[in-house]
Amino acid sequence: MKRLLCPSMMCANYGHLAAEVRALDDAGVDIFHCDIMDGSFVPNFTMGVMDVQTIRRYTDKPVDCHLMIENPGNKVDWFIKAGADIIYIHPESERYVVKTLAHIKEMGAAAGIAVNPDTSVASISEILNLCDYVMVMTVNPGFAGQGFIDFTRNKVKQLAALKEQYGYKLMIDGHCSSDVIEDLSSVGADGFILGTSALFRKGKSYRELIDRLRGEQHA
Ligand code: S6P
Ligand code: MG
Repeated sequence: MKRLLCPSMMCANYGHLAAEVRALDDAGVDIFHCDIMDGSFVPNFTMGVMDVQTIRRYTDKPVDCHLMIENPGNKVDWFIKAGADIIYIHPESERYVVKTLAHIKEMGAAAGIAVNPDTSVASISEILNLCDYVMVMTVNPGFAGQGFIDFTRNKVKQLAALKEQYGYKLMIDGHCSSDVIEDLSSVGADGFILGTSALFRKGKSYRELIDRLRGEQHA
């Protein structure tokens, strides 16, 4: 099956955001990934509602929002109204995870969870049936350019074994280099968030890089 390749837009050149979106769209990416941080759940600030609106304006492809914010339940509407098609919440940040996942779907978006390195599969087992996407964090959330945390591979394997039963797509966020993508594809991951490890600041065209990551050499 075609792997889902998702540029992490916090790594894009914000001096030319519209051109970046168009170039990535032309290169064949699948989902635009927007990292939303609040300086509390994670120690950083990055994108916001206006960035999501801008990206939405320049592509017809799906846009996701990865909400790294405390109590996301009363804020998911902002991002869906800004044009997001998929919303990821962190179960660690939300008291009413079931209610918020249901609300995301009622609003017409797909619902996902992002799972921190220290969050176990057992602790999210009750909510897997509500997820369209499950995204394993293979770094601590908050920053691009970090090293891959090796023990998260085991969780990817556990969640891959459950994905047919529950019907979610299994995504990976954090240090998705070409080697990590090949390895985790082989154990059942469906899609990858592409930051500095595989796509941005490489001195090569997005088209060439995306073709290589798909395993098709660009003619
Ligand atoms: C980090 C965030 C991610 C990063 C992405 C960066 O908290 O959720 O989406 O932007 O992982 O990728 P890389 O290749 O620089 O680690
Ligand atoms: Mg992310």
